[in-house]
Amino acid sequence: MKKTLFILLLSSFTCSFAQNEALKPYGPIPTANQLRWQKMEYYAFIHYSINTYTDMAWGFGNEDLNLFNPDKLDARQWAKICKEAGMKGIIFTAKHHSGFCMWPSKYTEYSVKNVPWKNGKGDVVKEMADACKEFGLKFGVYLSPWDRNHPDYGKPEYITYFRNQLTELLTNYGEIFEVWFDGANGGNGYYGGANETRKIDAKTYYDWQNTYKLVRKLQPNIVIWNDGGDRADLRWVGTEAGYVGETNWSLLNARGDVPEDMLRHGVENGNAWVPGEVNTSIRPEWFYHEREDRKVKTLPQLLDVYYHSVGRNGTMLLNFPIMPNGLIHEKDEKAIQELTKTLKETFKSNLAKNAKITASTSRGKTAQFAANKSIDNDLDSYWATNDDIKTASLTLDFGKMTSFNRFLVQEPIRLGQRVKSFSLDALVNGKWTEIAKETTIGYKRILRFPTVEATKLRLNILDSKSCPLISNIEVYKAPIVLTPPTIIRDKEGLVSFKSGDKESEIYYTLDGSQPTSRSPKYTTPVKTADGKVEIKAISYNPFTKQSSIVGEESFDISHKSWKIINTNDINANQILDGNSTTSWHQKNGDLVIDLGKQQKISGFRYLPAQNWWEEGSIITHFQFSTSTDGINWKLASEGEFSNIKNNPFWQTKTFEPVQANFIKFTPMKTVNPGSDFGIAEFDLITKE
Ligand code: FUL
Repeated sequence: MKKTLFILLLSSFTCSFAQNEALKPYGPIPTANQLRWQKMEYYAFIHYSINTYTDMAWGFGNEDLNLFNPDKLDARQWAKICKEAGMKGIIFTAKHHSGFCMWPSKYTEYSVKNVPWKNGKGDVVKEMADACKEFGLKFGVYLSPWDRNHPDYGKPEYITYFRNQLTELLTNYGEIFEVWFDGANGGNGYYGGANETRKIDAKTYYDWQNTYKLVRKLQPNIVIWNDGGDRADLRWVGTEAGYVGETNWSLLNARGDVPEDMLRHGVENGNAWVPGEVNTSIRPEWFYHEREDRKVKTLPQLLDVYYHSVGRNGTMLLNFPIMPNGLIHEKDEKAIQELTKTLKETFKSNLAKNAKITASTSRGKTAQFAANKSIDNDLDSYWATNDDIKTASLTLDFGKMTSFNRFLVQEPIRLGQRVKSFSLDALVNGKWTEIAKETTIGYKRILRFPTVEATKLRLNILDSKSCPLISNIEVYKAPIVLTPPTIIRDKEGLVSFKSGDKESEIYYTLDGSQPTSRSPKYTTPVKTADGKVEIKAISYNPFTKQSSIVGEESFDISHKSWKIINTNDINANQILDGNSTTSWHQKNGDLVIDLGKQQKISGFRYLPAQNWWEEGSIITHFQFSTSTDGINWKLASEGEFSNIKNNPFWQTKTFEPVQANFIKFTPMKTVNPGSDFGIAEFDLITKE
């Protein structure tokens, strides 16, 4: 009797002792601040400053203070939109490159204290900080190191000024979760009236180490973002397009240059923990420009940003520009609402929750590291293997046929990022089939794949730096996103369709009739007649039998027989490829096209180059001539594309029909005088 009791006591003692086994971290690990930040996953940027009123990407530093007088400024609207989108915080441009301060800084006159808004008594930083507090959001500040207004920029005195401002921001506005030091540094500017170019050495000028000390002293819980100078807590991912690499290590080397490839993927054996933050704007540019009202990211684009940031071991920092009236545009609000709705539906019901899970091997004999720790809804507990193991698997048994198309997996990164490669198999009709083969996991990895119907799902860790640890697995069936397909006709007359969700089917018609699921189904590019064609298409969900609204496009005669004859530049054909994201630029000269046969022409259409950095190349004035022999030309139309700068989309000009074998489009002026001419697409309007 006594002996049994003793054994019982002993075994419960060894059990509880074993349960407390603390695994050793492997390699660099996050600080408590980095860990807290990583868990935020998804938060906002807000760009608003004096250059909002001059339609500029970067203020020069001499913008008139009288311009700042919004009549509807409402930081609560910004915070409400972000909160409802499920975001966890907002980083606000307290000072952008123009040097204009959105708070009444004691150290400069170039601030809200000298503007008409609220008679100089306003403080946008405070309104933002208060709104974040009210809506339960964390607050961060963007303080541009480059200051195109300050007379001392480039001299040692400016560093004191910069630190004084930093002290104001990090002292007077409550807890700050992140500070952003942008990498654009030095160049031309106003500089207190000097109007000159000032160059600085970004590596030495700012004496970052001492600035970091000040920041951490004032805000012990902060994370520092810096892509220009010394390495800080977070890294830029090398692009503002909204993605980080599929392979994404949260590591870099503490010293040495960081080329783009390292920013994109991290460094597998790096000696410092520097995770990536994916920053992008909901529109092409960071500040508000009316001309971009039609360029707000679509739902499929926003979903891509989410899966390519949060889904790839990064965080998502999405920017909203503020309009001159002081509000976020309703199109941006609608776009983020659609994203929120889709993400909510996607991650509503975790199919791993009720599955049975087993491991090929687990650490020790206790429950502490058992397979089910990866589905227990507790990020602190995890499945682990013995130290010498680098390859192992976890199998989820759903107990019945289950369909899914998303897989989410997490490592407990407080013990280091370990997994180097993994794959996913599904048991389909009694056979294991590989559905994905990937590299890193990190804090969170989400995979998207076509819907699979299976009874079991197996995660294979194929290689790991040290014994693999998995803290969480989730499985979902995301609804298919139904957006109208985009329709493109290339130079050869082949039509292709693209839907917002690879899983949806596409049905189309070529005669202008309404497409249904009984219309032809799109598989490969479709040959169309050389003449005019009206195409309609829907995206279709074969499971729910729902369709998107109809996408439609009308094309004039095909470009098959057309030849651009006054250039050898092969890029010229991009203006006839139906793809609006590619463009052709030329310094001078006309666009001359041999149409291959005579056509009756009654107009033309011009689409300017679409990227914001190509804006200067938009053609504002033109001449259009025709010819039957390519020698003698007759002017058919000339003039201006009114408002094209603000509305850089298809421009149509019509005229009395003329017979022509050749056409000549002569650009006369561009938005930026002297800039080259940019054309994304060019087309003709013909009469039968
Ligand atoms: C860039 C800046 O130059 C842009 O204006 C913007 O603030 C973006 C977030 O960072 O480098």
